[in-house]
Amino acid sequence: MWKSFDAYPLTQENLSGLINNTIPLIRIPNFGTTEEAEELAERFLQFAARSNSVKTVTRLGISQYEQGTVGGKINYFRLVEGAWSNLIKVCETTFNPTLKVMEILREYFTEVDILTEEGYGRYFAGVAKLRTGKTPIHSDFPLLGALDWAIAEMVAQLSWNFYLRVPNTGGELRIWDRLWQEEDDQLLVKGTYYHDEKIISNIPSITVKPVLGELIIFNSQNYHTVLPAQNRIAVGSWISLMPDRSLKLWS
Ligand SMILES: O=C(O)CCC(=O)C(=O)O
Ligand SMILES: [Fe+2]
Repeated sequence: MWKSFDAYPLTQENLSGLINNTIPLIRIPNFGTTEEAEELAERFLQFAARSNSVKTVTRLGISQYEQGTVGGKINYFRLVEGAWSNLIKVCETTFNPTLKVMEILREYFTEVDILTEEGYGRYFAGVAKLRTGKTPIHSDFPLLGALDWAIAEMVAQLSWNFYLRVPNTGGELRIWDRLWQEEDDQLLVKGTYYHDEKIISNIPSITVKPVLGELIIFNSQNYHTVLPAQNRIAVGSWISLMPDRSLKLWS
């Protein structure tokens, strides 16, 4: 349970607060400049258009859920290196947000790295998403859907997002003070990763409007959504706390 419904700055104590779920989120203003965010958004879009993948949520990069849980482990790892080289190309005129997040976290944790899977190699980390419309209520803590993946060992999962385009209306991030528990999956909408809205009825929440160029970190095991928006762009990945207290990034 959160001790207050406020946003917190990045400190050692507040990172522990996210992991222990005593605070709702950390905001880091000016993680990138407005110019850098705009440039990255522009390059992501050029790339997404080239890959001909513009739909409700356009992704640049791969995710363990879509290409892995749905598509299969071999499929996911086959696509990892290509996804990294696309991300590096998109970032070459600005900076690589995944690497910058890792640099920042190294001030607080001795081991911060990209997650690897035995026998397969490293994961990808840093999916850019162009959102238009509604995002269903969900929790990102995929233990049950990933029992034979390295992520199944994690003890907590955080999410970071760097905001590259924020529409004037809508696009707020809303997080409920309720961590996913195994029995919640009775309310999972069949064949999807999201839950019936009943899961958060009477649960208090925090709503924040992301600011261009900022980084937000939250505990993604809490139910959350993005309020309807047109052309909202963010890039992010997961940060898993592993049993040896290392942090491992993956998408
Ligand atoms: O873009 C955001 O603000 C959050 C998106 C989301 O669902 C997540 O990071 O897990
Ligand atoms: Fe999410």
